[in-house]
Amino acid sequence: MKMIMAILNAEDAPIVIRNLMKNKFSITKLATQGGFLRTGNVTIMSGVDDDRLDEALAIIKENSHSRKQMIAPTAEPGLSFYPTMPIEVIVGGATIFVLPIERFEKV
Ligand code: 2BA
Repeated sequence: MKMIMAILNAEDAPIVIRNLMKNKFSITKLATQGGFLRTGNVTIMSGVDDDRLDEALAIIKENSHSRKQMIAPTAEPGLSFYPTMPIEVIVGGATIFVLPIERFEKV
């Protein structure tokens, strides 16, 4: 068994979650915030059997899209620097971690 932790764009999260659940994956959704932009994103945790890992990852990848986002010079998003000109960052579709599960119990 593996634990998928995927950080999703908030706009993509509803469709990713809907498609995972439609395919009988259990998920837990966390409201999170990126350290760089300090805007809201969504992290999902999903424990999946090894033989369904690729299927779950494919659903996340198919429904996640990268976007260009501008940081305005007047914005104060908590960066370690204050941009003097608008800068563009590409926020990825999804940042995905796959972790081994040592033990899984439901009591
Ligand atoms: P944020 O930390 O808000 O980062 C948003 C986007 O800003 C990043 O997109 C990247 O394009 C850019 N960025 C981040 N740090 C930067 C820096 N020091 N200098 C210049 N540009 C920078 P993604 O890489 O697609 O990341 C999207 C979100 O996924 C991140 O939001 C963060 O919440 C999470 N994330 C990404 N990599 C991670 C990691 N290694 N560990 C934990 N969370 C991660």
